[in-house]
Parts: sequence; C-alpha cells; structure tokens
Amino acid sequence: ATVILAVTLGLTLGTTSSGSLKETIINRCNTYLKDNGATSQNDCEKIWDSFTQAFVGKDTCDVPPDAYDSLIHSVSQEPACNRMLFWSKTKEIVHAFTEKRSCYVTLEDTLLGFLLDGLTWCGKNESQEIFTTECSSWSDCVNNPVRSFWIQASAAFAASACGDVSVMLNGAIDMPFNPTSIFASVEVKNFNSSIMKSLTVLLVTKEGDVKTCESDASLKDLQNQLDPKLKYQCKIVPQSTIQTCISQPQIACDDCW
Ligand code: N1C
Repeated sequence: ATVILAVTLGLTLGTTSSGSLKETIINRCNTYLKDNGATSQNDCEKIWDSFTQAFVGKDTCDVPPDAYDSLIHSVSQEPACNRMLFWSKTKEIVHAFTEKRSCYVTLEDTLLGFLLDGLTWCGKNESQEIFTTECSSWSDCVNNPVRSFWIQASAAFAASACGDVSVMLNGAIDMPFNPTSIFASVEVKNFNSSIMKSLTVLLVTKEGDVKTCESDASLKDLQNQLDPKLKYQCKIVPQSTIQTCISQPQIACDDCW
C-alpha cells in the first residue's frame, strides 16, 4: 500500500509541477509580449513546445547545450546594439538596475532569458513527465538541463552582441573574471568582433575595496582573450553610485558611470 501511495503521489506531484511550469512560462511569455510590444513572430505555445522537446524523455544528466537550439531559433528578438550588458557574480545589482533602466539590456531582459530566469526543470528517461524538483543541479553533472540552457542562451546572446558592449564584474571578489564562469567560458568566446566595437568592464566596488582596473590580474586575462580589434575599457563603479541611479531615475544613464 505504501508503494502504491508513493507512486501515485509521485505521479500526481510530477503532473502538478509540469502543469504549473507550463503556466509560469506561458504567463511570463504573454506578460513579456504585452509589456515589450508584441513581436508577432513569437508564439508562446510554440515556444513552450520547443522548450519541452529539449529535455522531455531524457535523463536529467543527459541534456547537452545543443538540445536547446530549436528553442533558441523559435524565439525572435532584435539585438539591442550598444545597450547589451553582461555580468558575472553581480546578478542582483545588475537586475535591480536594468529593472528600472531600459538603457541596458541583459539576457534576462530578453524574451528567452525572461522566460526561464530562476526556474528549475528536468525530465526523465523514457517518460513524458516534467519535474521542477529533485532535478540534478548545476554542480551534479555537466549536461544538466538548466546549465545547458544557460550555456546555449548565453552563447547566442554573446554572438549577437553588437556595437559598444558592457559587462558588470564584481570588484569585491578575488577573481572578477573567473575562467569557470559562463561569462569567461562561453560569452567572451562567442563575441563577434565584426559586429562588436568595444567592451567596457564596469568593476563594481564597495567602500573600502582596494581593487583597481589596473591591479587585477584576472582582468589582464580578459584583455588578452579579446580580439585586438575590440576596444577595451574598464571603469570602477562604486556600488553606491549604482544604488543612487536605481533610486533616482532622473539621473541620465550616461551620468551613472
Ligand atoms: O557564470 P556567470 O555568472 O558568469 O554567468 C553570467 C553570464 C551573464 O552575462 C548572462 O548573460 O551568463 C549569462 N547567464 C544568465 O543570463 C543567467 N541567468 C541566470 C548565466 N547564468 C544565468 N543564471 C543563473 O546564474 C545560472 O543558473 C547560474 O547558476 C548563475 C550564474 O551566475 P554567475 O556565476 O554569477
């Protein structure tokens, strides 16, 4: 009896969570299209279907990044040249800023990133079920569905980066440019110097931080990995300055840093 109960419960939970995952994603999709001027090419149901085919029926450690190619192709969005903002280890402050300011656009401010930000999902071998709990996590295995999604979405976002591009890095940690980060391991490698002009590092510091653009060794590595055709700049941006710009929308973006 316990086994039957457990199985029934498991199935019920599986169904419920996939139901709410679909609801969450379709709701986010409609909200995004409403708030950002519906791009008629985007069909939320189609996007959901392409999303599920990336991982449904597969083991939670067996979803490679290219499984998301058809999802990525099913979403249409013009690149926001000169406004694209990358980040590493600064997620919270970056999004607090872009939420208030449309002068910069992160991957999570595009339809694709907006749909899946903060969510967890996985499937199971030879099953049509969708799970949102007990999925393998970032560090459990390389080919887990969430990690693979962010790798492929980040690669596509970086490959589309055009004009003057910025990245917010964390000046309060040892290695602001960390080789294991998605920014270093995926995005920098996908920049296309024929459509991109420059990269500006915004090094976010707290009061008392001693790091400078010149003293940090990891930033030298970043510079060395960039195509020499790209212009490189680095600016120290105190966290308090960003906070001021978040709370005072009358300050022009150009005056924030
Ligand atoms: O590994 P990171 O940062 O350098 O990745 C950030 C980098 C950004 O520029 C984004 O374009 O890669 C992209 N990206 C996301 O957009 C994203 N949204 C949510 C990468 N990861 C993303 N996440 C989650 O944040 C993801 O699940 C993972 O756990 C973190 C990576 O953050 P990080 O190490 O600070």
